[in-house]
Amino acid sequence: MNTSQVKRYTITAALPYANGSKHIGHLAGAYIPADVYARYLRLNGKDVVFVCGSDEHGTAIPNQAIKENTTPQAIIDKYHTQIRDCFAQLGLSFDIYHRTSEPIHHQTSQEFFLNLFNKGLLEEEVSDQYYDEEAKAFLADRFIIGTCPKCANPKAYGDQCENCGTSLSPKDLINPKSTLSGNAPVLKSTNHWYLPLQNYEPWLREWILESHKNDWKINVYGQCKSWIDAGLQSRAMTRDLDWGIKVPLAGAEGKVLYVWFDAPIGYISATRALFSELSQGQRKFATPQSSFEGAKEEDWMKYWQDDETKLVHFIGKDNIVFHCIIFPIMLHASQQFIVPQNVPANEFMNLEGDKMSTSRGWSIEMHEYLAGFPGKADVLRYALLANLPETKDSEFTWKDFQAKNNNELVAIFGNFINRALVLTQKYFENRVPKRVLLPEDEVVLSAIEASKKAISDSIEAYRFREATASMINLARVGNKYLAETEPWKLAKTNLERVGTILNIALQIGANLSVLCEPFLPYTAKKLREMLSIQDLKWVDAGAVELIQEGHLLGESALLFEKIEDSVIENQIQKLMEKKKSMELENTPIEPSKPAISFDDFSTMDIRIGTIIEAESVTKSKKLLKLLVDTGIDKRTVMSGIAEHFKPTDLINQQVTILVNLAPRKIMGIESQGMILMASSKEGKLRLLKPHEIVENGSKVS
Ligand code: B3M
Ligand code: ZN
Repeated sequence: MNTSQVKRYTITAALPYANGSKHIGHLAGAYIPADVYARYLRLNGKDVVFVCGSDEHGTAIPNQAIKENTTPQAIIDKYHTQIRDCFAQLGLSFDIYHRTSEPIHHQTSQEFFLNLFNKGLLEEEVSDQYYDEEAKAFLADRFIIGTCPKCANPKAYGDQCENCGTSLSPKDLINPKSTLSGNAPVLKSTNHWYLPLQNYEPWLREWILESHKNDWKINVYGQCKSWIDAGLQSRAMTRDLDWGIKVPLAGAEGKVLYVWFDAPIGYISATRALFSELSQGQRKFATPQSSFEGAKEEDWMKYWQDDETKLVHFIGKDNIVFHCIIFPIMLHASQQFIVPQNVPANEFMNLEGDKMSTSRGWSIEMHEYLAGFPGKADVLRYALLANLPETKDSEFTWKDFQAKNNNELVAIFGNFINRALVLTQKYFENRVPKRVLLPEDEVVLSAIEASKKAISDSIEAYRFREATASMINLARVGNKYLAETEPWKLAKTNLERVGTILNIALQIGANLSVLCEPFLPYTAKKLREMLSIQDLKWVDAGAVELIQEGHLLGESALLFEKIEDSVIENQIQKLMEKKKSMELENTPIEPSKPAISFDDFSTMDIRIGTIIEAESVTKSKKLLKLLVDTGIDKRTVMSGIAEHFKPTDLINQQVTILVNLAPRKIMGIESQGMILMASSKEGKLRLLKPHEIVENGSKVS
């Protein structure tokens, strides 16, 4: 299919697992580029369906339920809602944000499976698989962890190592352990249905390695090539689990579809659901789009079955094999569906010099950003777009985020628009002034068409970072033009020339309101309100007279606000604290010491006493000198707790004391016993005292 044959577009963004919050690295990987692409095509009047939704199956969901001590259903409800709402606030313009737990998805996936089964394309096979005898469950995918054979990460999952990205199978793991019971698994035989990927190798070679050699990104193409060259194998499309979509075959009780079988079909079911809702006039989470008018339920088929539809999957690099090899094989084998035209997968975005990871606390989650920067979705979009990991991993830093906002959005884009509007208000009663063009003005005006072309070319080649740079560059041209012509000075001597300059600035501003929309949708809207112009289309852009002389402008306001150093420092500190607290959470409790006999224990004489005096010890940061009424006597105890307690806090506190510890001299003072303390993982000390006052000398046993 060449471009002229493209009648419509189906754009998908990876379905996030509804097992936790998603971070800005996910946004940079798939969602923001997908949204720019979809918005751009819609502005061009193209027929577009842009779908996404929550991936609610697989072992990741029940695993999280165990961690949060709740049910899988509660987990998907909680995170589906959170992710959907964050996406909406970030301006992601999905026509539908669906869920794979919806009945229509179960039905679509089962039909898909049955179609392959009935064509004889699935092979049933019996094999030995890991089984947890205590939990009485087979250990698929993320129910099993162990050491990664590639990078030695001790917490690699049975399907993938999140540290090095290698795709694994449970038997690859060294020292495998069940996540359900923590026990080592045994092997037990079970039957499953396999898709023989190797049968499609000739087709894949032709389709990817030949046909898409020049239009797929090098990183994507390279990964596909190495998979194909390494030799494809049969892959199980079913699992022994109780959470998921039931395998629609007799005798398959207790078996569900593999999550990577059903999840990509989620794109199809989301499209089905969209058209079902549209045809019934109850569209949810959809963007206004004229091509949907009068939509019929069966229209979803056009977006998945018609050769003139261009299907594009936006994903992060860890999902390449599923979207370029396995799902396309499923689509091709079904003989019912089209295959993707492109899969412009991104690499990863790191954070402040380290890999982003929710579980290690080294991440900025979407909801955290939105809470910290309300109304600033476009700032994040811009900072991510300007730094997308398109060809290699990139890096987000808070300082760079601040610089992108202050030095580019505020100082270039915002400043330019503000000057143009304020001066027009001041000298021309807020109406677009008349112009008499000089040759240098023509040069500036020619930047509009050139920018439009550059942005279009880059977006169509999936180079969103470059497209963003071309967009901000047009604002830079306008800003520079005003800085050089200085209309605020000229006003005293040549108001007519000022009129021309502002007219040109306003033309650039109006063009920017369309050209920035794919990247900065909220800004585009605000800018159009300030210019008092209607929604424009991409074809309108490029015009050197987009708003007419005499047009009355709206009220001006600041497009962007400066972000102060203190706000950024605060975010950096928050990140450090989150990492620290996750480290603590991930540190295991110290294991127990070897067993002792009761007799050993009973040699210790532990009593309750009261501290009656406490003072610091000169030349020691750590020691306090305490006088304790033990009930037996009043004695001095030297205790290394000065960094945890002030002497005054201790007076009259009851404490637990080991009274028969042999006396020893500490800093020249004899210490007679030891105060017992509880020390937590982070090393904080707390007194051990009875829950109500008891008499001194009471025994602890
Ligand atoms: N849920 C994995 C991920 O979130 C998976 C993507 C599914 S796309 C069909 O990275
Ligand atoms: Zn690894």
